[in-house]
Amino acid sequence: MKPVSEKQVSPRRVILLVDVDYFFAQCEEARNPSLRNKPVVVCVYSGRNGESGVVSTANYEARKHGVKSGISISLAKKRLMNVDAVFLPVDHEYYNRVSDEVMSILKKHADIFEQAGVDEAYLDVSKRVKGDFDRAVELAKKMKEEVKRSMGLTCSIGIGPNKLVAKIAADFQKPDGLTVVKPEEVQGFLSPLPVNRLIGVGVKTQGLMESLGIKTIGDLASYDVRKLIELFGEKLGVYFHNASRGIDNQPVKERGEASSISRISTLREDTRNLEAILKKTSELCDEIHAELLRRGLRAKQVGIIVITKDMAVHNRSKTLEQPTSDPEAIKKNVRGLFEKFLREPGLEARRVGVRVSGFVKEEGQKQLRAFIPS
Ligand code: TTP
Ligand code: MG
Repeated sequence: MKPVSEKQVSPRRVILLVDVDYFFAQCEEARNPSLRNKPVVVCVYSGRNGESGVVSTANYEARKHGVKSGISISLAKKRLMNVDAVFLPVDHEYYNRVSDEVMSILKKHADIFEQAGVDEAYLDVSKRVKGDFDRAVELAKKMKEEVKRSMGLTCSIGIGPNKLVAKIAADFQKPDGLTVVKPEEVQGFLSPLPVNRLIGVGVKTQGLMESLGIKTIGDLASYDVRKLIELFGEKLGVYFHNASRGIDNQPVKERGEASSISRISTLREDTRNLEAILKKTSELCDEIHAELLRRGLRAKQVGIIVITKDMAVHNRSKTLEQPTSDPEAIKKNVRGLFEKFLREPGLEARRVGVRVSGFVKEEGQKQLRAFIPS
């Protein structure tokens, strides 16, 4: 008999959900620290007059006054009437760039990575922590520190044996939370929570469940599954039954190929010294090279990203004659772009990054791979 290889023994699942706290408002605080400690309200103005529109999100200072996503701007203004509050319009371009950076930090720590929204992602870390929840806690702390250090943002992380539990755990303690729910703790954790914590239980369903005496997830777990099917249909009834017991087998799934790969890092000090910058970007180029190899891609465009002290983001890029995955070719182009960039006076880099895009498949490698048993 063949010996059982390590590969065949899969560790128990350990899933993380990372969600950035009050994301749009925290992005605003990150680029303008004088906003911290004040209520900050990020608004989608409808343009008709200064007051019409809705609140996109608000920081926790504003939430103390009852201001939250979805309420009207005029109501938010009323609630913050006697307070020194700041109202800002949404700046999606900026939030998307911050999101890309946060995601690239998180991704490094996952076996399987799934971005689930602009500020949240699921990470399957089962293999790297060998199914050990204590190790996962250490990993989560490290990730929180890294996001804080390089982006100035706090996030909340939930750890559980599946996506459903991880998601509820992440919401359990916010902001800057870390909640771990081990497999044996799942039922005890879920039972006292209100049913609307489960995805799919909206206001209407919650009302209906309440009329049946189901208030908590625990109530739902002990409710007869046949009755749930009668009331909600086969699919939803079974889902509610399983979800209330913390059962969820959905895999963490990588989303389709990203259209670019980027790596960004903070310099030791703000600088315009070319060699100091290239020393840092050289490491980033090596990481990008590894990622290109992993995905079997070559890139046609090479770009640099420079974030200056005021958090302004500068991008420069170049199209190559031949697509490449060669680290030396990437480094050479990065050097050229920085030489040119630094001719512009006055700009001091705080963070620097490298981005490659315009991918083509590495055909040779793909064919070769087909012969290597996986
Ligand atoms: P969420 O993660 O739901 O909310 P949040 O990050 O603002 O707050 P927290 O996680 O601390 O509870 O949403 C992420 C971003 O999506 C949010 O910052 C703004 C945007 N958003 C809206 O524009 N409208 C909405 O109704 C919601 C819920 C979010
Ligand atoms: Mg969030």
